[in-house]
Amino acid sequence: MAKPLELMKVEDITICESTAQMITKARKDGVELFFDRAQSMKACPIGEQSACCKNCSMGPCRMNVNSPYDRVGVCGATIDTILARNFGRMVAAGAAAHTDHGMAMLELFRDVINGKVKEYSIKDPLKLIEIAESLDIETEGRELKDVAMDLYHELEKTYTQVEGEIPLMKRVPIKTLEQWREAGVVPRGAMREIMEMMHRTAIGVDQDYENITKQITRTALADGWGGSMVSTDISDILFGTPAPVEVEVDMGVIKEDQVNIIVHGHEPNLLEAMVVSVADPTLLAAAKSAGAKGINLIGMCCSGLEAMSRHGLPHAGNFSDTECVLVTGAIDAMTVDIQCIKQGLQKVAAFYQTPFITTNYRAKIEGALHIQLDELLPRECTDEIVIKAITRFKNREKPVQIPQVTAKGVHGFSFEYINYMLGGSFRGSYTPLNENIINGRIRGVAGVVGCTNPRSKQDYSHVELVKELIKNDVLVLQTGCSQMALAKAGLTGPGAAALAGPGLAEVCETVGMPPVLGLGSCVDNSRILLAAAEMVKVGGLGDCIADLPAAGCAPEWMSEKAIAIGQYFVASGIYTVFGHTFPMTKGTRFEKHLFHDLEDLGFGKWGFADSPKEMARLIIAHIDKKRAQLGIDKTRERVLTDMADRRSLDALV
Ligand code: NFS
Repeated sequence: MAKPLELMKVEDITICESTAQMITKARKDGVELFFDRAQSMKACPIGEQSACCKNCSMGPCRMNVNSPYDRVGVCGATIDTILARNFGRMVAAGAAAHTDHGMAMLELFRDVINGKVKEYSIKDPLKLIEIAESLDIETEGRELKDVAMDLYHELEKTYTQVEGEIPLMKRVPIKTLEQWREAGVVPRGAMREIMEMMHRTAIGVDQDYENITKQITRTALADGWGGSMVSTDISDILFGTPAPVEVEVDMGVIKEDQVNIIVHGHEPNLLEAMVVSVADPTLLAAAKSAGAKGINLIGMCCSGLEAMSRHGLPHAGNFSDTECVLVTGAIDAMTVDIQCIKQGLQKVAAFYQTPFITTNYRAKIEGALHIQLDELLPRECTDEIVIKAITRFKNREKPVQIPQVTAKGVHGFSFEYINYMLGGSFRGSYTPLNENIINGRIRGVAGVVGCTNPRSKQDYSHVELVKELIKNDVLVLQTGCSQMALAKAGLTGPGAAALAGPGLAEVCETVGMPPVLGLGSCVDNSRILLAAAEMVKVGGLGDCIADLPAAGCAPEWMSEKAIAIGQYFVASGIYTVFGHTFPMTKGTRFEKHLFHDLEDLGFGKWGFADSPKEMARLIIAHIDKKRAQLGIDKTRERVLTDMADRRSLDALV
């Protein structure tokens, strides 16, 4: 019999105190978590480097990762073709996830406008008008409903347009757009791009890695500047554009004396309907008569981040925490919709007798209870979930152990709010940001985003990287599970300015903002793109996104969605560093293409590093390179001398 694996030390698995406590408890309870499965499931060394092809049944063909040009596949495909095809399919899958989600939001918008859906309404008409005008839709003297319907039809093209540039290309800085036009990568509708990506990567079609990369770029752009951006815009119009709000996070937000309901997923409509259900007086009374002090609605993952930014709803943790919260024994219902929902949750939920409920026909899970969320009558679904949770609370049998750990932070920094925050209500503008970059107080901007992954110590790289960046005066914009890692570590409050370098700290103090700005879910990475476009528009930092002293990073990524995001960052002109693993065979021409050549072609480029220190070094070196190219490297030296002078003067007094 094989020797059982020696369990990894909890401190090597996570830096999150509550996760650590729950892993220990799960081990005592005999419950297997995904951390354990990651340990026992050794990654295939060939697959890890993306050096195998199973796109037809002549294989699967495995390349030699140590000597990748030694052999070709049965059809003759080279390692570069195989790598590019695999990468392209990851981007297609990631882009499909974001754009299918975006399209569902857009359909909901249409049905709200035409009166079919009555439970949701338009919460931000101003944003609706603003977007309509930016797309040359006539708004003067027209009914909001008519403008909205025109906007729906215009935005639908993001997904369905067969030929020509999608409407949101109007938001891309002109030089960046021209460069895309020249390279032939301006996206048509996402459906067309994803379809063509899948076609071209099938056996016997596109077998030129540079040509495949063009379609990879086009597909990714159809996501970032298309499907994802529409998703963010429509969610803001329907549910409200976020503004900063103080929020409590981490597993301490679970309350022993309340009915705890976790909502985990990605489409905000489920949580929005849950918010209404848990405030229903009849359901509250039922909870009270079951002996509960109230109903405690908690978000997780991306829709949790959106509800947190819009309603100040507590958030229990990121992707690596979803099984762990069940281990508390205090969750009376966990309800999910789409994306990043581990099948393993079902078993853990069953052990702790927590009703585990799927709500979206696109994502059913064996053994889970399915209650379809019907947008016409969403309360039918969400009320039933609340009732199930109350029943479970009444009959709680499992002992409850909740980690008493919480952190407070400020979240909800939309693109619009940053504009307002920096420029004030009368002259909302990114000018102060640019000025502070030019004068060197802020060295540059980094988007730190993406998942957590059980193959890398949870939250560690996110937190260490961000600390290093802000210490070096780099302003950090965040989304997704990364934002939650920093929130749990207490770095999303104004107090974090104490960890920032002198220049960034001064700006944060003056403006009253933290050095780490949480922008929301993964589709909200589009807010980062818009911030970058605005920085170009304001002027003084070059004339395309590739000129900006800016970078992106996903230190602990795991999802195909992250690869799609990385590629649209790169395609937009942003140097993007991924951590801990990358689907690439070293020493290949495709690797050189992604990690070097794309930059020479006017795009950004990919980077990779194992440790957060190294990620920070790469990002800072890139920012400094861009500052030097812009001729603003000298100003920073001056600011730093000033600060040093000031400090030495202080020391004299
Ligand atoms: Ni983004 Fe959100 Fe998290 Fe990764 Fe998954 S929850 S869409 S994919 S794991 S950041």
